[in-house]
Amino acid sequence: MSETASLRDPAEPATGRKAFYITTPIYYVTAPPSIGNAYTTVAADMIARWHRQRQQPVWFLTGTDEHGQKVLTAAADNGVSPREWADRLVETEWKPVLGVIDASNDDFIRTTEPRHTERVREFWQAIYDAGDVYEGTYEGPYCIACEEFKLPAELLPGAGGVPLCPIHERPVEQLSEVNYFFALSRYADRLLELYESHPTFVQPESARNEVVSFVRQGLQDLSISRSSFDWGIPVPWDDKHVLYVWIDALLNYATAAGFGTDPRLFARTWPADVHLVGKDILRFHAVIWPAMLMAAGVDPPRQVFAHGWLQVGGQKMSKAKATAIHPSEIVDTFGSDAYRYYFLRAIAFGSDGSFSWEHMSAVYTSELANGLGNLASRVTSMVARYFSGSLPEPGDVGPADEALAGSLAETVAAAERAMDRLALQDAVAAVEGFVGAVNGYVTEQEPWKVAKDDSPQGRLRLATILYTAAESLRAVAVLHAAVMPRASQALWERLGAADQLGPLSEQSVAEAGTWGRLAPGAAVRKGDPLFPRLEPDAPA
Ligand code: ME8
Repeated sequence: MSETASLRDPAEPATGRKAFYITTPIYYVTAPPSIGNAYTTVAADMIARWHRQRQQPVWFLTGTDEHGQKVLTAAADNGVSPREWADRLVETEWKPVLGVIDASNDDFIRTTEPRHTERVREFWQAIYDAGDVYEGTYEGPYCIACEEFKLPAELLPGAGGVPLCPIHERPVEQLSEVNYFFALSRYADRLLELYESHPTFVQPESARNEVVSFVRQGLQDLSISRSSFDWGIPVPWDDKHVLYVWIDALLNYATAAGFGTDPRLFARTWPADVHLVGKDILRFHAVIWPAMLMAAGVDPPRQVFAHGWLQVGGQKMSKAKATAIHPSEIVDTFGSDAYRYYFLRAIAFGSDGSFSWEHMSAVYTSELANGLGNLASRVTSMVARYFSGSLPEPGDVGPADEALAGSLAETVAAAERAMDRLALQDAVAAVEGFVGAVNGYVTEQEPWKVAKDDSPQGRLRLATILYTAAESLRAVAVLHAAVMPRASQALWERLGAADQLGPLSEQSVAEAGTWGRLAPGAAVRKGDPLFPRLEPDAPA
């Protein structure tokens, strides 16, 4: 049993190695997934896979957010109950999309599951009992699309004086309800201490600065219940109210990790190492969530990382503006590996970035079809042709061969450093730079010309070049496995590495940089192109 699979085994001690625990937001089941939601999941998946490739135990969670007014409205618009609507979308859309993008999540939580709802009620009852909840009246603006109480000062002016939500640019509702409030304002100082003592708690720096200055202005208490509809978890001490959807949803990160149900799993996972979120939901995660945990005496997560917005046509993609693209639309043309590669490579993680079909096609063609794909095909076919598919023993190495081995060691170090600060694009770029160096090496060494020299020296030089290139590709398969699991697996098999070194998943990142792991004699074969050239009528 793998170390991760054993995390749920009751026979396992709670004292084993703590897993690297990473989460995505749980997505609203209002509509099918978009490439915006999939962006966070792909990024989290790369990080999860990278840590597994470091041979660390990993726990990777995603799921769906199913309560609240927004889901209730979507269900009503479709003429079904919210429960039916959530079931339908989860089964036909939200779970299947994980297969489409090759997400390797260990768990999927739905906020309507009893393992969640029961723990949420206990959690809030305890905070209520401790005196951090009181009854009051909420009067003010509310954005249903954000499911967020807004401050009048942050709204945009709309036509006819109707204030608009600054994120959705849609009219806000004016609420006036008797609600329960969580005394969030009491936690401002402790939150500021947390940001001070754990400078990487909120990342990147721009997100951290925003959160710190927001909390420094002082916090208002938070309305935590709604009484004008009933699609939610009933407030444990007053069933005329349901809990506000966000304070139910945030708890998924703990309830799914065994909080209150599976102490072993919780001990092995909590605190979460990274909550990945879009910057639209940063404050919920970096302010409200740690304050909730402080109130309950539970450790806060280690980091909240807010990435930027994916834009289409220069604007944040939005379902309302019909600019939302389903991941399958892109995967059907380019495949899941190229999909993942593009979003991780082309957008600086933490900044806004644009998707366009033209750019996607250009990156695919230059870096995957003509880059890695062509290199793999050249090297494997030359080993097949000149050495009958058996990796030759290299002769004496020269400066060009040594330079490549040195560059590999630097690539691994650079990728590791980039991953530690979640600069995902830098990690991918480091590996892509190495692929470029290997391609350049093969082009300069011209093995097809050396092959014409039948002398023993000529054969030995050809063997050295092809060994060097194949050994470089062995490392690329390991280093790209977190980004392009399918192509990496195919490459691993074609190099004969699986027979010699065991499964790709068991290769550690650190060892990937050690030169000479692939032994002469490996059975190399050329397969189908890793990245077929695009059909002329592909979207461009
Ligand atoms: O906010 N660019 O769910 P949600 C980048 N249920 N990321 C995007 C994006 C875009 N254009 N569009 C969506 C919710 N995302 C809550 C979360 S967590 C306890 C509850 C991603 O369905 C990004 O991660 O509106 C964003 O934060 C999330 O989807 C919002 O998903």
